[in-house]
Amino acid sequence: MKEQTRKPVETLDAVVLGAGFAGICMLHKLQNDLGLKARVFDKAGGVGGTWYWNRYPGARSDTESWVYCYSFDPQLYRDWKWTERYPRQPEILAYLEHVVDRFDLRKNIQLSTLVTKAHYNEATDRWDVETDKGDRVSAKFLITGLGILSAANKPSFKGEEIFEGQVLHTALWPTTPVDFRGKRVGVIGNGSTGVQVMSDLASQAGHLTLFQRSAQYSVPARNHPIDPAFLETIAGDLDGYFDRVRRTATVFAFEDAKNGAMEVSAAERERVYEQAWQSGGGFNFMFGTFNDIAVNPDSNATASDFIKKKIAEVVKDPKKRALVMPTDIYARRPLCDNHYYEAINQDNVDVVDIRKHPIVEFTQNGIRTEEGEIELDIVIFATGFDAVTGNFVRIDFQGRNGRKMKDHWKDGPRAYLGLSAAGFPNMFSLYGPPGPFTNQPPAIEWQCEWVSKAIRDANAGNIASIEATAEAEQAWLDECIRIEGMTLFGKIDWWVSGANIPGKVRAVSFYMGGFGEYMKHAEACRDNNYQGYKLTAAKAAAA
Ligand code: FAD
Ligand code: NA7
Repeated sequence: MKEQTRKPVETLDAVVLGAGFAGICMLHKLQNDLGLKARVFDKAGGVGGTWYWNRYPGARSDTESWVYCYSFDPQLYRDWKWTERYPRQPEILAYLEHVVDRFDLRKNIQLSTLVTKAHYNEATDRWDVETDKGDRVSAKFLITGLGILSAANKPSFKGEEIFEGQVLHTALWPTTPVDFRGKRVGVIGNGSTGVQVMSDLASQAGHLTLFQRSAQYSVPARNHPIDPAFLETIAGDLDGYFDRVRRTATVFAFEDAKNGAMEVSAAERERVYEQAWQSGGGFNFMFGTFNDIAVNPDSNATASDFIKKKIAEVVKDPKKRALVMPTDIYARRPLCDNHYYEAINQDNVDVVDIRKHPIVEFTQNGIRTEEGEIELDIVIFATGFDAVTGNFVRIDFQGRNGRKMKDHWKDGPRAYLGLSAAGFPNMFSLYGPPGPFTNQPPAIEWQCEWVSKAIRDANAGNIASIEATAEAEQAWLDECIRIEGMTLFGKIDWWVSGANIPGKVRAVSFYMGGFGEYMKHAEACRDNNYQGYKLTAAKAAAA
């Protein structure tokens, strides 16, 4: 950047990176609760984070709307009427826009601005932050809300530049509508996103081809409209309801299962699985039926056998059935869908096995796999994200002694409580790694409250810097590794371990001990004068 485009340094109390669920909530706390001077920067052209970027057909939350939201204001909860069990992207985006306007936050959100650099200045105990628009800010606190599923993963294929059709990525979707009617559409990837795209486009596209590498386990979502009276009941006891939700392992709207799958008879297992299949929801199926599906291989096999049996009942064509039948264990983020397997059944839908017959190249007219060429008008990459650390390593973060975050995290992310990396004082990462693995908004909101209290305490106590110790950081990482080792999640190659990105280091990125336990750790830290952090008092002003 040319020197003359740099703006004069502005002094703020806090800078927040990202205007999604995390950044918006944090700004509300800083601006309206603490009365501090704060600014949010986001590279996006609008607020909303995930829900600004992911506008693809079928995009929606697979968490129930009544817990996929904030709980800090009962009147907000009463006034916003979710219409469906699983809200669509436009509805979530509208909700976040509403929150921003309702709490007068827009004046402190700067959009279309990429944060490029954030260096801790040891002389001032402040962060020096720079953007691609020439902004220069000095702020005591730096808070990230960068999202763990935000940096799009777009693999490149030979010949893409000669393809004459349209290429789209689900996480970089255009703001103008795309017309799929009568078109030959190819979808690469069948994670949570690809499954949503396929389910939605099967009734729009002329012909739809799924380029599938690994078959998935998906259970029905059973979406339905919501009775406003139901939301009113929750609003009547909002704190109590959300406290109960947060004390569950995954912060969803169901209770944690109490029994292991092998503790009951085969008939009882069948009954429990069938009930969950009928009531819908992916997390519900994995965590609300039995408490050891993600832990015990035998229990896991009973759940996967049940889902496979259901897939076989729905998918009629034997060739397609074999292609979409999962072969590995049931240990990815659990999916749910709106008639995905019914969509696969349709005559205008094909599945291509690109594990067996990989994509060789794009051609002028489509995609050539080892089996031959498939002509396409539109190709959609539903290939996910450089998850968890993707946005962190794209920013030049520098802590004490010139330590780069990229180097600090070269063997995987490390940060006490997922909030604070050692050597990066006065920096907090909302839903940062290694942190909780949950339905996110209520967890994010709880962390915002925790961070806001830490900032209030630091300011009230004349503390210049609050910094996680290397010992606390290591002990936390050890605990995350210990717990993940007891689960089956580390046994699968997927974004949680970094295995979806070629060359990325495999790491433990989450605390899989459940949010209830997570809160106990974070509360104990705070109640013991921020045990695990080093607090440094501000130097006395010169006489
Ligand atoms: P994000 O919403 O990801 O926001 C991060 C922001 O940081 C982005 O706007 C980005 O532009 C900005 N940013 C990044 N780098 C920079 C930079 N250098 N400078 C400036 N700005 C920057 N979670 C659930 O719990 N339940 C669900 O059902 C669910 N469904 C999902 C469906 C999809 C399609 C996707 C992609 C994710 C889903 N998630 C779901 C996860 C979702 O990301 C979170 O629920 C939540 O929206 C995260 O909010 P956030 O504020 O932490 O991050
Ligand atoms: P996911 O779950 O990472 O899924 C990505 C999909 O793309 C998955 O099917 C991958 O196959 C496939 N993929 C990735 N790279 C390639 C290449 N190079 N070639 C072919 N296929 C590829 O991302 P989603 O967006 O669906 O979901 C991520 C989270 O966001 C989800 O949990 C929700 O919370 C929202 P693979 O399975 O690796 O064989």
